[in-house]
Amino acid sequence: MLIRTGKQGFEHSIPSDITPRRVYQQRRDLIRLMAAGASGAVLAAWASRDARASTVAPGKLGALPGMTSRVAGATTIEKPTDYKDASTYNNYYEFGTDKSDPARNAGTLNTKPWTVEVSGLVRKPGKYTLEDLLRLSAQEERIYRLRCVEGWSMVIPWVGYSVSELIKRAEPAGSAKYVEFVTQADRKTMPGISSGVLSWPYVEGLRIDEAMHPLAMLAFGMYGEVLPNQNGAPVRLVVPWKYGFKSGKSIVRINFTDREPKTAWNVAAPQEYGFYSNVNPAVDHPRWSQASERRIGEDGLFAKKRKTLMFNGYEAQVGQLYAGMDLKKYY
Ligand SMILES: Nc1nc2c(c(=O)[nH]1)N[C@H]1C(S)=C(S)[C@@H](COP(=O)(O)O)O[C@H]1N2
Ligand SMILES: [Mo]
Repeated sequence: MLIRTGKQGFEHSIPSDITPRRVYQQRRDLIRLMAAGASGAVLAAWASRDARASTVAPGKLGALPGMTSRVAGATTIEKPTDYKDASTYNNYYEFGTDKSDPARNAGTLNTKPWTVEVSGLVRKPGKYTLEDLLRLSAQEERIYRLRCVEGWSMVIPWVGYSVSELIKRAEPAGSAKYVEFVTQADRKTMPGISSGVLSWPYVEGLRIDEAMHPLAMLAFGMYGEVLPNQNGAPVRLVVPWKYGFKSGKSIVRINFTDREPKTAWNVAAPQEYGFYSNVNPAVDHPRWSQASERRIGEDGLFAKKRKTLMFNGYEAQVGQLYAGMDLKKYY
């Protein structure tokens, strides 16, 4: 069932109302152009964009037609969160623990040059420059909900492709059961690293079949532009059916292992943050309920919160990954 809301004609959706063909209204995407083989000059101009410009507003990079999603269920029919909210209300502890800290402090993040190392139990380990990664597969825009364990959510049009594209190229060995995502940890440019809130680098992980799921995304942009530093430039993970902290920002290494990775939040507070961390309204955080959420920019502080959906609304797509598992035990 679709319910029309507001002048913009966006529709609110119930969990099954997700469609592969819905496209964000403004189809700006420089990254897609580059993937299609843009000139070195365009690439250089893009790479040298300063962090500050991207915190103001999107829309400086020109419009491109015809972006569609190939992935069934990849796109949520909901009004995207305002760019300003999505780029100023962030969690990126390397730049401070306040929601406003990353937008203020992440200008120092040095994203150029950038390489991502693929290592561990794979037949084809290697180092990819950011440009290699951008050319590896076609970029798509996908509108995903992101639900933070703290109880708020956003709807963000991400630009990138499925992590599986990269994983397939690495040719994981049969013994590889997990994928570990290691993120940047540079004391000189990241003021939060001198604090002891977490152990650095920030590490996240997925079971390999979770990482291979087409919804799991390697994102290079949002709202049709490159990622602002505070959102995880130049490349991050987006795993829409899990709590936001599983979506590591500014990834530098993707490592294949036979053991469950030790992830940053699980190490910091194992009784609160399990390895799976699937969005699950039926499993409370030990200190608060996970049954509802507040949509940033839409639900005021005193508004009734909206119900959180199982697997953040992606149950039809990912539910079978957890068939037979006790999700209270594997939280
Ligand atoms: N490297 C790194 N990645 C991170 C975090 C972090 O502190 N450091 N915070 C996580 C959390 S808790 C959330 S909710 C999301 C927030 O992503 P956003 O700021 O783009 O909305 O990023 C995740 N990725
Ligand atoms: Mo989060």
